[in-house]
Amino acid sequence: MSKQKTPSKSAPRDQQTGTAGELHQIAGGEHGPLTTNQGVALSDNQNSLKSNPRGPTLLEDFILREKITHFDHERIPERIVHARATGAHGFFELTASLAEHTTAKILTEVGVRTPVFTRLSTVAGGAGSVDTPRDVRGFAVKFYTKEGNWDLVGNNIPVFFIQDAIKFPDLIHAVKMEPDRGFPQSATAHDTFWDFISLTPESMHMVMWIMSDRTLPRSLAMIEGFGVHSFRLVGQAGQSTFVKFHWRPKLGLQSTVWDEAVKIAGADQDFHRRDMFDAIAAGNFPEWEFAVQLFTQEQADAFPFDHLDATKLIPEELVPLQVIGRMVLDRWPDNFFAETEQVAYCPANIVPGIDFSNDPLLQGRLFSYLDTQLSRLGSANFHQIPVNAPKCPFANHQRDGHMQMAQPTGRVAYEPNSLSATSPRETPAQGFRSAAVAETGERGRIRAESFADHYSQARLFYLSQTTHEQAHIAAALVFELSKVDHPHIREAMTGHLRHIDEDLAKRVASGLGLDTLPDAPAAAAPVREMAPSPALQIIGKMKDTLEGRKIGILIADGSDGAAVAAIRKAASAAGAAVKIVALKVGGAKLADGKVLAADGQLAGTPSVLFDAVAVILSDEGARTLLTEAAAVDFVRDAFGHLKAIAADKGGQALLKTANVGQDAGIVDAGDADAFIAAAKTRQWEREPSVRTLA
Ligand code: HDD
Repeated sequence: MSKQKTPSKSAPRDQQTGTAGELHQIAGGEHGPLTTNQGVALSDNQNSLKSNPRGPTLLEDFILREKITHFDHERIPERIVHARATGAHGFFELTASLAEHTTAKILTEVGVRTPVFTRLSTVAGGAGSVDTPRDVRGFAVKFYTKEGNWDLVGNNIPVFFIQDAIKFPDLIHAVKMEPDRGFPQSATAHDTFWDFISLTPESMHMVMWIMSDRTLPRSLAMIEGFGVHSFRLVGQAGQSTFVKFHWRPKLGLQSTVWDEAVKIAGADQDFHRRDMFDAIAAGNFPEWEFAVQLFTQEQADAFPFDHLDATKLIPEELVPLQVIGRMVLDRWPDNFFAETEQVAYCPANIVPGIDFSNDPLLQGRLFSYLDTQLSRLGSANFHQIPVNAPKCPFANHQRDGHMQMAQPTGRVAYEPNSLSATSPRETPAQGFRSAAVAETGERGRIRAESFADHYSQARLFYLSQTTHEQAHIAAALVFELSKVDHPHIREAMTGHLRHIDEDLAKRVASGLGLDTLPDAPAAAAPVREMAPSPALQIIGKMKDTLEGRKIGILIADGSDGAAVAAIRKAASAAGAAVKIVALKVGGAKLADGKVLAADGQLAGTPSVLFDAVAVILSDEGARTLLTEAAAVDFVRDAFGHLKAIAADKGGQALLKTANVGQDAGIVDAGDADAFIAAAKTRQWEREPSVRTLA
């Protein structure tokens, strides 16, 4: 019997060969030999070694065993939270110096570009979960500064659920899939989450944020980022100033609506990852402004809340933001596992000139991250993995351990020593120093009185929203609590809402079908009125641009090519990416007989993948699509998701079949300018005509 062999047409370009601890990539072009990890070239990568052509495989086959063993160990423990993520390289550039407040070079050297690796994540779902659940987004940035790595490990929401790190395991156990049944994946809409929340009044401010559309971002390039905690900047004279860090997206803030997010999850599980991959590939690099809020101890003492409490934000109206830099993500990782998976952030990674505050949530985090990396990456040497290693020189006397990649020379591995003139020493002048802060008071497991107000900022957030956003918050609460089986949990939550806003509580009670409004629980501190902060809205922060957005044009045989071209031209000029959608990916034959290839087949390219759509159809094309559910859904969903729709006569026929009404967002396909203007926003006024919100 002849040996079955399937020669591989293209041998791996990026095959690695090992030499003395260094890994070399073989450049493209010449194919190097495929080898074992010991460097032995393989003659056959298609067949295992057998005693005869139809006989058992031999244990002696070291090539098979090595390959399968390595494969069996390819997975490492995923992150207990923030397992699902998108990461990219880029740079941070300082535009205004904070030299008055800090010695940190990253915050004082204007114009210098510092490399970064940024990882944007969901929280609750596993590594293989979808990109678009209702969830907080993690916003973690590793700055490879000249003075060591600085990790700013934040979220797209400026506050957190809990005030003390000791509650974190309970919070996460409550939100994760329920342990007896193993579902729901990546969702807060279930009993254990809302049970914990309803018994944790300090989470009410965060609840307002997560029930807002902030947790349904349109793109990762359209989220804000927050360092959450107060940190300290430490100046030349040792003086310290409190600081909160903020990221502001260049493309503005934008979210999807809930029904859209749910449908995106089916249409493209990797919606956000693909969006960033495409953006970077096209040279449309995601960019954020970096801003700080600076304040003194005296100012902090006068705030009507405690800035050390991570469930509180400092309204911009109280302490304005100063923009001091920008971050651009301009390079997709070479390898997802090596970089996005193995990157290890830690809030304890700071550099001289920056220090921690006493926020008890931050203090717990300072322990947790290093600990988790040891279990996740399996070795105390994880800092040697390229994505984690500082890009400045680093040297100490730490030695050995699993997966040690360094080969230190010499007999000295301690300090002080008199045997080596070159071994690293402490450097009092430029080395890291903690801010000199006097601490007083009694030791104990005590929650400060100043942490007692759980509702005022929740109320501030809710009352700062537009009416559309308030309706979305109410509807989200009704949706989530309707998934809760236990009536007492629904009632307890509705009771809390009464402290936030009586009208909100009534809307939610009505949406849940509660006969009477439940009593509000006793509040630990009176609810204060605060001036609304429009900076907390999403709608107010949408930018008048189509950059980073996508327009879909639905065509069929007989479509008017000139109309398609005009819309494509106007949308491209406005910065949007334009995709043609047709029944077949091969495209459609236009009225002039030319074939226009499609970017997406209709069945796999629903309108949820676009920010606005155009429907350009001949009478014949319209007739064909009237009986295609995917075409009817295409326009019905675009309408339901409050998007602009441009339609010609044939397009209008499809709209009619889909029962799509006429409003300011439905424009004539011949008026490209009107379409572009409408596409830059959502048609909020349409919403009451397409769904009942709470
Ligand atoms: Fe955390 C990961 C953000 C509270 C313990 N956290 C993690 C990541 C982000 C945050 C963005 C993912 C980093 C990455 O991309 O690899 N976490 C936050 C924020 C918090 C917060 C903004 C509150 C302000 N976290 C928090 C507490 C604890 C943890 C209180 C524990 C006491 N977080 C972890 C962790 C993770 C983590 C278990 C999982 C994977 C990892 O660290 O690297 O240690």
